[in-house]
Amino acid sequence: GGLRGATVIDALDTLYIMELEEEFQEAKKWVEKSFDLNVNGEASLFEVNIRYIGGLLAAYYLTGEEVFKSKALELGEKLLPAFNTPTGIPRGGSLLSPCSGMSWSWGWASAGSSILAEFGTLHLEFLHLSELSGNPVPVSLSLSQVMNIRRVLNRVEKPQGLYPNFLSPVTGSWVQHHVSIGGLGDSFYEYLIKSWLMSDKKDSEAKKMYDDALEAIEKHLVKKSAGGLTYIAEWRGGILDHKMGHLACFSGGMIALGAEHAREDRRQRHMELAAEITSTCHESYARSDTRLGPEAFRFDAGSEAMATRLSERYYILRPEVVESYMYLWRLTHDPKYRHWGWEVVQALEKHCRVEAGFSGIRDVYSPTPTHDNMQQSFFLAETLKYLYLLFCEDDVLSLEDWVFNTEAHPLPINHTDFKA
Ligand code: DMJ
Repeated sequence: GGLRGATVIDALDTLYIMELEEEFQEAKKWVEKSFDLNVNGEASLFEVNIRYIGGLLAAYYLTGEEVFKSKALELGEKLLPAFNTPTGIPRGGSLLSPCSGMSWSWGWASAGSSILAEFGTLHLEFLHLSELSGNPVPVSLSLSQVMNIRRVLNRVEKPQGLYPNFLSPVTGSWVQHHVSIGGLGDSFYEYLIKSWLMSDKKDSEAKKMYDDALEAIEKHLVKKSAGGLTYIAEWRGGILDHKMGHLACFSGGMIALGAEHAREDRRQRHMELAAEITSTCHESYARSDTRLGPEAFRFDAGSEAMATRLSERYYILRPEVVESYMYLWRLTHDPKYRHWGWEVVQALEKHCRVEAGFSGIRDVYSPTPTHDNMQQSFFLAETLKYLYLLFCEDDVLSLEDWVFNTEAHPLPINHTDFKA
């Protein structure tokens, strides 16, 4: 996808935890010798943060190898120009040119608006960068920029408590009222609850924002289909779109993780909600010929948990459904999550494995789907890692000690005795 070395860096921690020593050493050598930040070309702030910085940080924390830490810190500094907007919120699709230190934006990405999931998915990595830099300038400067983003979001008025996906980086107000827990919104919510967990439950501002957002989502977006399937709809200026994107399926895992630490009166309700959403996402897989789920599925015109548009029938090796299976398994130990995970393993083997790796498919409803000739870097970073963790003992990257960033890169929870 134009991001040089993304697959190598995204896969570092997966190789390490799977004990693929030879491949890990090869990848490490590539980072040392060939990952040249000055020729890396153009990449968006979001992509650099979750893939490169997240991947390098996780590799550093797992192995203690200094090279990963220094590359992550170097990249952190290079991201600073993206925050130079009137509100301090980066523009959507912000591009970074490592050579000139300039930042600008692709017009098509969001017509000059900032995207919630992009500017809201920086906190976990920058907290660690700032701690590791041990130097208040300049990386910790960017942490204060990231905290400023949260302040702007906290202050701005939210329609019915919901966060729309597009914000003006100039005025700091919403550009249009499209709310989605899937694409464009997703990881913003995820980073609120994970910021709180990563701070060893000290970041109470993040927890409150998460609780309030989830309450609004429950009240306005959570629906039940005629056939009894629970789903999270999208919201366009007050009108519900009864569609759930594959991306939104991460929310089963997120809500379960939050439920684990929720107040008594919410714990059971949220755990049930998480299990129901995960089951709906499983249905979207079970109702296809390939047993893999479509990019989006709908609950209208007599359709339930199935894509109704040709353009939504593809599967690009996405992780969100197995991500939720992993969290639900670890938090409930209900064996159905391992059964469902195994169905995915078999379907990937049958329909996506090709000579050189794994490929996305164009139509999950075709018994003999054609390939899209692309292995996304998140397949190694997320899909395979979550499947592996689903079948491991719980103490491999325990949820007590690690939070996974939105690209499944594990970052340590800041227990006071962590270093010990
Ligand atoms: C990943 O790159 C990240 O999880 C992102 O936040 C949204 N989902 C994709 C993979 O589907």
